[in-house]
Amino acid sequence: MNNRVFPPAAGRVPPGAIGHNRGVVRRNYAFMPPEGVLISRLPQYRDTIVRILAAPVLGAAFAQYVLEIAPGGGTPVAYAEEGVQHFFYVLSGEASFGLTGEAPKALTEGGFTYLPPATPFTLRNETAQPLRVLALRKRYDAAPGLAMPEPILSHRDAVPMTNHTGMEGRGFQFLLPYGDLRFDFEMNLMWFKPGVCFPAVETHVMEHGLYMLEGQGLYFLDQDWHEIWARDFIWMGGYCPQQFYPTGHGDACYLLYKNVNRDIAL
Ligand code: UGY
Ligand code: MN
Repeated sequence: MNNRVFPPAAGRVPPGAIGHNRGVVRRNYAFMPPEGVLISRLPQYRDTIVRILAAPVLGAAFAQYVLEIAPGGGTPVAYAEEGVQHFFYVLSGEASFGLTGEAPKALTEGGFTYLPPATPFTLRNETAQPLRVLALRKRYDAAPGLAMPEPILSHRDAVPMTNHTGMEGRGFQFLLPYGDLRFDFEMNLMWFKPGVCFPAVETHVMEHGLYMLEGQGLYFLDQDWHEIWARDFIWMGGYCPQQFYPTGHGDACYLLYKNVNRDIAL
């Protein structure tokens, strides 16, 4: 099924929908096109459709979501969670994001926030247009001697584009301070020119939540290649062999969660 017709016209089953599914769930990865991710609602968000992408039941040690917040919707009161970090990235529309004691700030597409555990926040749509936000929750893995990170509110345009690989056509934006050991995860924008794949299949202990933002390509997972487009989601468990080969005519970009900076629990 082609996600370029997603969402389908009301009341119509698009051609190719019967028995065909790009989605795959395996022991150590899941490939999830948007059309199969059904809606949920959560008590802390009003007038908000929640599409849960990654969850422990899948094998993930974190949770990831797309929030579709209708005009006037969002958190009616401040929300905080003991022991759990939150990350939000605005996919489209404009969010009003508030931290206790501060006036709410507008976050446009590409705006993001990081919240350490137990930080009360509000996330609302105060515009007349729909708002889509990618959200992530992860239990904080405290490290002895290291303080908790502070909240971050920023925009991808304020984050430098780097490339440590020396490969022409790659680009990295580390949305959280790279190498700061207080953080136990990274959220990275990975940019690729068409045809510029990574040089080898990676197999590593860290897991990933990958949300495709722009462009298209082929994703190698474990033993198989999958066609990937904007709005597709991939969960990769530890040691899932992986490689990306961007196709099409434009740049490809995905937002990648990765757990880092902590020793292996034995
Ligand atoms: O940093 C990474 O683990 C990254 N290269 N992996 C990926 O894009 N699948
Ligand atoms: Mn990787």
